[in-house]
Amino acid sequence: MERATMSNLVEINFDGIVGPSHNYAGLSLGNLAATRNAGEHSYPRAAALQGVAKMRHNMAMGVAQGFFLPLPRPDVGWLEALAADDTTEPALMAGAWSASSMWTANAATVSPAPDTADGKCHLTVANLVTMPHRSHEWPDTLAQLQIAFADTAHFAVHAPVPPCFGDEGAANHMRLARAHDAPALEVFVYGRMGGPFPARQHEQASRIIARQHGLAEDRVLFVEQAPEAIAAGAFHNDVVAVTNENVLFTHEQAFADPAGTYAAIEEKCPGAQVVEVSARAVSLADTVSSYLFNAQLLTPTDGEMTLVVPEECRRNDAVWKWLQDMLAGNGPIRHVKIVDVRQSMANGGGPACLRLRVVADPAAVDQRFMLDDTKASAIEHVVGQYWPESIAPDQIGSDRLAERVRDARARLLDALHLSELV
Ligand code: SUG
Repeated sequence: MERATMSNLVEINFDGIVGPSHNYAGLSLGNLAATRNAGEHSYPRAAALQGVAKMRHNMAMGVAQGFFLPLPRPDVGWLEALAADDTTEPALMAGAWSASSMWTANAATVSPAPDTADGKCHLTVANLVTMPHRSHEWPDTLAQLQIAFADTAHFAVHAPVPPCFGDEGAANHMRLARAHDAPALEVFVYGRMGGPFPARQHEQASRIIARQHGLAEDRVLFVEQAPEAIAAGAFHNDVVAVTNENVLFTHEQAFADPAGTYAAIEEKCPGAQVVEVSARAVSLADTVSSYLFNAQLLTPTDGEMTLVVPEECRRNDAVWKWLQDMLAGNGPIRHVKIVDVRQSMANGGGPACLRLRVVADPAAVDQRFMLDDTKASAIEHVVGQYWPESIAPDQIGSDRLAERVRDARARLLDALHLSELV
């Protein structure tokens, strides 16, 4: 079998552009920020511009940056399938309008070429079956993945795992390797039912993906997420842990068996470093409200590992102190940078939720999905002109706003030469 050339493999971060229907409907049980902000006015234009600013910030560090487009909303086909009309409960209407595809960490699980049996980068689109408003994302997400990663010499794009097993994509998946282009240990984190909130990632979904991607058994780990983390509002593992290269940055209470997890990591990925934050220093409650671990842990071109955290970390005394102490020590994470993604944060989506990491040769990707300065300006221009400035809860379902949302998205597709995505 022909193996893709591995010489130009880098980590590309694909951010979801925040869609024009971004709103706060409180649809995600167990996501404390989303529930708390239910019924607030949203600011789609500011939200999308914050997202582009984050992408620009990362590009300035020399990180390869891509993007995915907002999905068609409202999803009329979904409402029809539910036999819903104006009298149907508002949560279903809001579900058809949700801009939740912005959180591309939930778009797919990605196993890059160095990890897989056939030397291709495998992507499985996430079924997102646990939350109704997210369960209808995958067909349109799959359509984008099939275009962006159409080059079958380099990529294999898979349909979702069967819906009986909930799968939330890369938010519950981590890679550990000495470098992005080296074979990695892939760590899949799943939850068990029984707590106050849904466990969204089913163990079997993770196992299906590992088999489907052709991962070697000795380079895979299946780890249970701590039930107390889910109960505290960590509805995805990426709220309590993140990896980059050979570093795992994690809260002490992220995993059901932390010591066993670290030992298994050390055995399967010798040299891996665990940077653990104790519950004494930062409680799970502070972790969830600040999104300390929902950071982008990146290696910029200057080589020093950098943690890109949301503004909310600076406003939390315990978290901010921990970060200062960390920088004063000589651990592997050498810099902390702050981004403002408050509109997304208010729905429980931090910097890491907004991006899907794909290790690949950027030249193998459909170039229309790769960001540069000119395209960032084009996106800002369309957003500035056509994205609604604000959406009040009672506007959800209105024909007038629906028209505006469709028009705004169509203009963005046009500007990016991706009108085939209608
Ligand atoms: O699935 N919020 C998203 C946030 C996803 C964050 N992603 C990661 N952690 N990777 C969710 O809970 C809120 C939408 C609303 O309530 O209107 C929402 O879907």
